[in-house]
Amino acid sequence: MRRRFLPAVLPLVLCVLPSSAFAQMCVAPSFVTPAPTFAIGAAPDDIVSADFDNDGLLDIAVGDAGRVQVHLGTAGGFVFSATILAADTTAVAVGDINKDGNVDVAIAGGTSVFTALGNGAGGFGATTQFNVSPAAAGAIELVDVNHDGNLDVIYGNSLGPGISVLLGDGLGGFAIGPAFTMGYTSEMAIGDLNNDGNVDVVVTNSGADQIDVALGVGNGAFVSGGTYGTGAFPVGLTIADFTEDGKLDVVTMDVVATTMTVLQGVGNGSFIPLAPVPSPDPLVFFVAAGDFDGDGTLDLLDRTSPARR
Ligand SMILES: [Ca+2]
Ligand SMILES: [Ca+2]
Ligand SMILES: [Ca+2]
Ligand SMILES: [Ca+2]
Repeated sequence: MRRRFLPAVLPLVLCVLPSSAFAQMCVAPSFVTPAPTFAIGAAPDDIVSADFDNDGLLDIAVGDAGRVQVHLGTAGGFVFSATILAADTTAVAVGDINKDGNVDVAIAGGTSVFTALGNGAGGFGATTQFNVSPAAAGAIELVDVNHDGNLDVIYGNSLGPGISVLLGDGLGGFAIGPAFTMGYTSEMAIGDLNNDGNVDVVVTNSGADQIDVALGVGNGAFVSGGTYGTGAFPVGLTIADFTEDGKLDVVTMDVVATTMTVLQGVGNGSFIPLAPVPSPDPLVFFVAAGDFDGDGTLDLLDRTSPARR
C-alpha cells in the first residue's frame, strides 16, 4: 500500500548546520528557511534513518503509537513504504541484526523489545517480541557491545534508573545481558566517547537537567562516565563530531528551557558543556544527526513533540 503525504501536521524540520561553522552555531545558529516539512504520523515517538531499500538514499523509520512507519527517501522527500506493528512504541533502532546485508529494526515498546527483519526492498517480516519485564524499555540502540560480530540491543529504562543489554546471536535471537544503573532515561545515544574501541552510552536524565554517561568495558557491561548539566529538561540528544576534531560531541534538546545544549567532547569520555543556545523550534523534543541532503555537511533532523511525551 502506498499513500500520499498530506500537508504537514506534525512537521519534520530539516535544519542545515555546516559543521565548519560550529562556533557560529553556538552564538547565532543559522538554519535554512523555510524548512521542508513532511507529515509522518499521528503521534510520533522516535525517528531513525537508514537505507532500507538499498538504493543509496537515506530512509526513515518513525515510531508512531504502537507501530513503526517506514518512509523511503526520494530526491524530493519521502514516500510511505511499510508499517511494523509493535505495542506501545517508544523508540526505534536500526541495524543488520541477522547479517544478511539488509537493515533491520529493533523497537522499545512497554515491557518488550521487538524486532523486525528487513527484506532489502523497504519491507519487513513478522515482528518478534522479547519480554524484558519488569523493566520498561524507553530508548533503544543496536550495536555490538561485546565484539563478537553480532549486533546487541541496549535499552534504557524509562520507569527505573538504568540501561540493560540483550546479547544478539547474529541470527535474530537475543539473550539477557548485563544491566547498569544510571539515571532515568528519556533518550539515549551511543558512540565511542573515549576512543578505547568499546561502545559508550549517553542518556538524557530529564528530571535532573543533565546527561548521564556510561562507558563500555567491552563485554556488555558499563562503568560510570559521570554526569553533565544541560538546559532545563533535556529530552532528545544526538552524538556526532560537530567540531570535526575527531572527538564525539553531544547535542541535547532542552524542552523546558527551549534551548539546545552542545557538550563538547574531550576525547577521553568527558565533556565541556557549552552555553545553551535557543532551540530552532521551541516544540522540538527529538533530534538526529546525519548528512540528509548529501552535501557533505552534518544536518540535524528534528521533530516536534507529540502531546503524550
Ligand atoms: Ca533508501
Ligand atoms: Ca538484516
Ligand atoms: Ca555482540
Ligand atoms: Ca568507549
